[in-house]
Amino acid sequence: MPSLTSVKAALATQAIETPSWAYGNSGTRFKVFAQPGVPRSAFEKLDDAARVHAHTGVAPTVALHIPWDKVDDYAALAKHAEDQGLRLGTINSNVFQDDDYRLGSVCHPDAAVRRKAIDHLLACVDVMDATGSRDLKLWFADGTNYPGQDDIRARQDRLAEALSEVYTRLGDDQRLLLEYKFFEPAFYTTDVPDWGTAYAHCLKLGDKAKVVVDTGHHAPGTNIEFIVASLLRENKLGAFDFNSRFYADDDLMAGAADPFQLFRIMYEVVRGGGYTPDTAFMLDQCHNIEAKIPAIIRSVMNVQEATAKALLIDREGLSAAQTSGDVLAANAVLMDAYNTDVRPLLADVRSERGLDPDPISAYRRSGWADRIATERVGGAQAGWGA
Ligand code: AOS
Ligand code: ZN
Ligand code: ZN
Repeated sequence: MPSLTSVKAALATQAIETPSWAYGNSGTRFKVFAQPGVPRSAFEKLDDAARVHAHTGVAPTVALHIPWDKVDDYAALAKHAEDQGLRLGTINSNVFQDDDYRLGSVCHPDAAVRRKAIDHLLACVDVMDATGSRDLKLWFADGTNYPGQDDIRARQDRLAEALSEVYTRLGDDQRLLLEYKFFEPAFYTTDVPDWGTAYAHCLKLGDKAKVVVDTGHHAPGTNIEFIVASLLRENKLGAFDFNSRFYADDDLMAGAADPFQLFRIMYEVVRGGGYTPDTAFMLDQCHNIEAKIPAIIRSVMNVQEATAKALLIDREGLSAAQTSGDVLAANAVLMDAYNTDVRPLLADVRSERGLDPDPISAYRRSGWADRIATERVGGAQAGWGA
């Protein structure tokens, strides 16, 4: 059995990155329900993120999205983060919201549109230089809706060309994270639809290119933990976008729909040596109807619980059962860990770090929700509706 001290130490050093867009208003294409007190600027998003970190102790970085979080002075934004014990994290690019991108961005048939998209990605690397961010996350809405609409292979060539130009621009300590998604907004082909395509491009680019696994980006029934294990074997897992889904890319709270899947994923992370700062554990979700800050705290706690259970697995017992071919015993080892109530353990980890053992009620008692509802009028829309 793993020692409790080592499990606690591993949990105390966990780092989960929260997305700036989760703090703003969001919705579906049917309706955005505005909430009182939502941030009006990137600075205020950081103020909210600081509350999540203050209560959980494990959310020290915030992912930004350009242009939704565009500011004149990124050094000032980084300083604002630092003043509250935060750091700016992954830079998310956006080559999907302009009219020019009707037929795609870096895969667009027109070289002028591709140039515009690549220039935006290069500008995002400039932002990384200013914020001190390590990672550039690329997700492309590129694809086609109808058979014959465009040349699928030519689009892959255009993609490779764009990625290579951006990759060349990266500094020594910067990374390119390529995110795949099987459909949406394109419905016939997507240019980076799966981990195989992302992996093939990253392999060609080099060591600084890694794959992002967004848990909501697979066909129903896909074994995501197998993908995680495979990418870790190849040293190509760069990051997670955690969220939950019941149907498609639902972007619900991480660990809400299928905590068992999150546990299985975290087990492969731990098993495969991926529980290190080299893997960015990010949330990518939206809170359309629930209160945002406590929902993010809940998601962070759900990831912590899945991680605690994965760390508690009796690896030696599991290995012995696997080697002897004892199918039921092996499965029982995993289920024993999964069925452990790790909430008291995590409460201890928090108390030992001087935090309230119950982050959600600590947040509720803090009065922050009332304060921002009074002080902030005319909150910003996150810009993301799906
Ligand atoms: C899109 O479906 C994605 O999950 C992306 O990670 C996206 O870039 C992010 O939600 C915000 O831009
Ligand atoms: Zn994502
Ligand atoms: Zn998504």
